[in-house]
Amino acid sequence: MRTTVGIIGGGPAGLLLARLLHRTGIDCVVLESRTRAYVEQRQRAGMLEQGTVDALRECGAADRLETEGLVHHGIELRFDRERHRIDFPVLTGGRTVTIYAQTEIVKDLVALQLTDGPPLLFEAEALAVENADEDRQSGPPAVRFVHEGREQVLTCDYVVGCDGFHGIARDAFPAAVSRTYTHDYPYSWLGILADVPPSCEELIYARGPGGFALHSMRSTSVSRLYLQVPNGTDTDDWPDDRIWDELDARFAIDGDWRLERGPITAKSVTPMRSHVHEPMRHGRLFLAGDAAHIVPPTGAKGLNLAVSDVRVLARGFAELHLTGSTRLLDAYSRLCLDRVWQATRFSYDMTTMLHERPDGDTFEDRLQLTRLRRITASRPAAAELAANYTGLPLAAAVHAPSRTGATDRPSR
Ligand code: RFL
Ligand code: PHB
Repeated sequence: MRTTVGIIGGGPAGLLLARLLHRTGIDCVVLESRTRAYVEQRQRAGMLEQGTVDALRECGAADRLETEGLVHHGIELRFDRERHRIDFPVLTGGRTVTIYAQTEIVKDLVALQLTDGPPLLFEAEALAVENADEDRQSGPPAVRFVHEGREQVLTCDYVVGCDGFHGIARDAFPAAVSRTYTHDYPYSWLGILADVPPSCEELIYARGPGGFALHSMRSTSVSRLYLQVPNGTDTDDWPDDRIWDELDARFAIDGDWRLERGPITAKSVTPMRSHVHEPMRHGRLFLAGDAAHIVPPTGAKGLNLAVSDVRVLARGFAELHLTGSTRLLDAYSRLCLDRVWQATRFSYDMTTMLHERPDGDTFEDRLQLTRLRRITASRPAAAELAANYTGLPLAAAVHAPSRTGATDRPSR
């Protein structure tokens, strides 16, 4: 098999990149190790920045999102038994976010790709990326993969690893040119899906007795809720009543509000971790999305970062295709990492401000409340949260040809 861009991974990053390339007339092949049903049902993100919605619209994948997505104009912060609204349009000059599940984005992109798109192979597991070095002495870049019980080779001009945190593309970066930065947080999230209308119109981020809780939603009839739990928690220790009681306690306020209960249809535990791999390009191999970086979900940034990576990459490939210039592809890693580190910082700030520390440090505890009070008392502090939550703009260099000829210098 031969193609221009070989994409490993059929999650949101890989599928969206394929769609954007297809629309510019660049051929590609997507290899996905799991089945279609598996990737379409994996419960994950729900909050989309405006830029993510725009990218889906740009490639014709937003029809259902336009009708079923819920546009939100703010979030609520809860602490000290009080509620405080952060109004996005007022604080950001009109920005909003959209609630639309990642499962639905994946379904929409898979359906488009299978009817009118480049090849998407399910149950095609990539084993290794070969010849990614720019000198290409040993031949063109290639992905070795297994499909229908046979080992095969996909030869490409470029390879993009969109294969998530546990993928194999990162392994092809020589240790001498790579650096990873990681941080493990001392708590996890227990997430549930429940067949009950949300008890709120906007997302609630709460810091209550026992720690953090988040009330999100999937639709007007399905709620998505999360609870801070200790690392290593087993969902078997959390029967439904215990979960609802704990949520009730953490969301409690002085005033009128009630958490509606309903049948829980899914439960899972997610550890909180930050990870950044630098650089995001080596020779003819690029990393995008969770393959290059992950953040704890408190800032709702993971999927949005994956989408902004592939927007930059797709524009870089389009520029190469149309003008022969590698200017944007050469700047890819630097442009994305600027944004990745901003999101990593924001996610860290949100996470450490809202979660109870397991060591019971009372000094830290007071500082957390002080940070929350500052955000709710100061317009500039609230505006800073709103600007980050709704999404920082893509670097100007992505939109306009550079006069200085930006190049990529791996940051070490
Ligand atoms: P994915 O989604 O992990 O997809 C990677 C794909 O690659 C495949 N793969 C391979 N294919 C072929 N060969 C191999 N060797 C392969 N190895 C792996 C995998 O099967 C998979 O299909 O990465 P991608 O595309 O970069 O997308 C990233 C997002 O999924 C992730 O960042 C978000 O879900 C994070 N996230 C959130 N992000 C947001 O922007 N807003 C949110 O509200 C939000 N909430 C969340 C989240 C993540 C969560 N969890 C479970 C980690 C809430 C949670 C609880
Ligand atoms: C979700 O709806 O799953 C969600 C929303 C916001 C977050 C994290 C997860 O910060």
